[in-house]
Amino acid sequence: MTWGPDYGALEAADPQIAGAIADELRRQRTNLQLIASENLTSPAVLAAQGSVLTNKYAEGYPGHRYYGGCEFVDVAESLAIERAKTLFGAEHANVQPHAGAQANMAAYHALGVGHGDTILAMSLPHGGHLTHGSKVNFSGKWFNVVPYGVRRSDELIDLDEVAELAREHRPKVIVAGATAYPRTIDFGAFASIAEEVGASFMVDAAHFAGLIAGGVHPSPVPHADVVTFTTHKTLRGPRGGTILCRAEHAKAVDKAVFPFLQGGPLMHAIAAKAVAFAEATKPDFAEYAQRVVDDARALAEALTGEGLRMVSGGTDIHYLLADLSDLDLTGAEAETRLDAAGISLNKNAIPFDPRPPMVASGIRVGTASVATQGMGPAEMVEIARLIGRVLKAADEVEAVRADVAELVGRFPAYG
Ligand code: DSN
Repeated sequence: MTWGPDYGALEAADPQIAGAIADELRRQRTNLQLIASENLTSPAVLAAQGSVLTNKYAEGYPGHRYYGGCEFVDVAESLAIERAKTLFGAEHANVQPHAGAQANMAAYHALGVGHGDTILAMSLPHGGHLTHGSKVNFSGKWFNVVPYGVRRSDELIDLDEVAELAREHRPKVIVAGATAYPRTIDFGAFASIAEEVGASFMVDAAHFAGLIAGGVHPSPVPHADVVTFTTHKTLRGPRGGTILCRAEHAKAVDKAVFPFLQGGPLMHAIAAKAVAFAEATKPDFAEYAQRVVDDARALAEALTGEGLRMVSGGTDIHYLLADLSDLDLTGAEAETRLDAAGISLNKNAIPFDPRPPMVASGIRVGTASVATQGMGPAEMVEIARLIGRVLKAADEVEAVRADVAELVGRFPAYG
């Protein structure tokens, strides 16, 4: 009997699923992965994620479970909690959220936001997340959402607008964090506004958690009541969520995750989070985080040279947002054409975008995966040229596909 993933057994039992996994591995090995929210986890993380811990029910928290036989999963969860606290300097951590959306839902609940209560958060068309108040999400359906955005002039968050809206609407919670805002956020300024109006301050750090851990991005932890994040983006762990908070919110956060929102925690995912948190404390992770932001800056500069306009003029983090208007292409057209050339990224709305989100005028381009593969600023110049060739001439797709394979072949994912 094997203890871990046995792909031979999977192939024999279910060739269709084995085939889909093999095809996806091949895609990850041969394409350029530039989706800002994706990364390539280590074999150690994959091993924990694919382990027998998936078999164990463990409702509750370490030392206080509703099931017997939890002594070993307690070790895994306690390590994950302590490592998360140490990594981010937090007073309390809850590592059970299945995903970022659950982490945010639990955070709102823990901070006392109920039906009809007001939250102030970044609008989706300006870079906010679905769970920050989109009309199609629980947050937009249940809460009274007051959105803030970026200035038209420089495409930066308008903190004067945030303060005015906070004074006028007196939100219960102010949310900072985004999925398509390529600049650092002034967490101290947000915290002051929240304090002035008596709001709680919550930061959704999903995108830049790994950059915080690697010491190349300001930390919101000293400023915020609650910080949520996903573990699979720049942090390079398994798919999942985590909540950090001040000690005063610890009980409310834990109760909000279980039993309010979730049942049994995914113990295999929690073990894999613990592995990722430990990896992120190592010096080579700090080097990695620095490479991620260096790459993003180099890519932004080189793409500007290819005729793409950088929203906000550039980037401070792991992705850039490019406006394609000058190339007379939509984001959807660019995504499709680049995909055909083996370059995976996503179309993205830009601030004040006249097009609907499924068409969009921009693309979001991230460096977390290519930096994991070891690519540096020199390769970003190559990537920008490849993107430029495809966007300027549809008949270049086949030739670029071959050049993508050559570039990726020099930096193989998973050996
Ligand atoms: N969907 C993720 C992203 O791509 O940014 C956020 O949850």
